[in-house]
Amino acid sequence: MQRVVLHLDMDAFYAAVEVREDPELAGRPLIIGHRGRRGVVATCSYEARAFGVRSAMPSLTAERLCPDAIWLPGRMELYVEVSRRIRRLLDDAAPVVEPLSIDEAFLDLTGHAAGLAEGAALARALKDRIRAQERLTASVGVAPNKFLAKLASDMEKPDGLVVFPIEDVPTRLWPLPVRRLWGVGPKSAEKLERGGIRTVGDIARAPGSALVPLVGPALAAHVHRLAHGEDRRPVERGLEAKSISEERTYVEDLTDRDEIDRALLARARGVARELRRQGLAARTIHIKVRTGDFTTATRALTLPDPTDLADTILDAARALFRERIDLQGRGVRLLGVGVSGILPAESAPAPLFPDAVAERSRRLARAEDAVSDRLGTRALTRARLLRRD
Ligand code: DCP
Ligand code: MG
Repeated sequence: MQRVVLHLDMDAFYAAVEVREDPELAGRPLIIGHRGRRGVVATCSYEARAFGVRSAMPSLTAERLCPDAIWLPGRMELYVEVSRRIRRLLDDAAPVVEPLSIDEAFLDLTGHAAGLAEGAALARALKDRIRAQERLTASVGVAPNKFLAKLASDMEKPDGLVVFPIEDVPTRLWPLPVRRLWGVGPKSAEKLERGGIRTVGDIARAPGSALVPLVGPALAAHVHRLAHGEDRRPVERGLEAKSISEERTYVEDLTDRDEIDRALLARARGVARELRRQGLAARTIHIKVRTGDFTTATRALTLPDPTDLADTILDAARALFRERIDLQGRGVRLLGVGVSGILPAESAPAPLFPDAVAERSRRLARAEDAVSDRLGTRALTRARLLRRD
């Protein structure tokens, strides 16, 4: 049976939601983010993109490129709610939906649509439903697999609908640079380019033996398959129902701010380690706080992207504790950190801020995992977690 995979990604998601809420904003350059030296752009309207403004750009650069833009700080809770409603439309359209981020998902239409043409008709209907119900536009790709469907959805943004049959691989995939291949990061791209391999077509035409010395046998085989438009990854149901958490009850209530902070760090590390052990990443971070008088509070926030890093989980847990918990002088009897909105880590999109700090945390986390696997979880810890006595 011919596989039919659909990838859908909302257009300028946060900005589009804001425009819908305030029609005065329509047609104007709109930036979601905080202005100033420390701010970054979360996203912007296509009108702002015409000035060169992009996601993850420092706000100062964006202000220079587009001085007349309107800035809004963003309302995560609203975007999460819209995302959930769109998710329900997706669930109605296909038996298997794999969410990738707040505004993106794969749908498996195999068996539902006989071929790509029927898949395109379903995609059109889905876009119409999203427009009618949410007054928002989505871009959609329809292809025989995930890799081509995701490429296709990006080709005619905004409001795009692109069908990418395998026959189009030589004309539409081969001219693209090698880093467009899933799994080829900046480092592998550089290694390939040093070997004279610049485009996907160069990979497709190269004999396997030419790629192996550049990137090793595993990546060589992987990119060779992708360059021919082959990708067998199944569309997998999200793991939303799943959650991972860790909590501790204390004999004596914690009252010291620093002690509480260290407890958050220890729990965040445990949760992150478990995520990595299972090859998962999570988008929603929870904390649970029970005070000495047995009142329990839980708070949660959703990140734009899934993570499996203790530092990211800790930042969110700290923010929740600081901004959404009022101890009113009581001590902490129980403290927990948990995650939900779980996805397979490999399906997580490339990091939004592929900066040196995140990359270092990731390398450190892998090294920590390797040591703990061999010597037990107590072998390596953070200096802050060592007892003082
Ligand atoms: N986002 C963010 N920070 C980033 C990138 C994205 O906060 N560096 C948030 C804002 C986006 C949303 O995630 O609206 C979805 O991300 P996309 O990459 O899909 O970007 P958009 O939907 O905004 O635009 P596009 O039309 O290119 O998909
Ligand atoms: Mg989007």
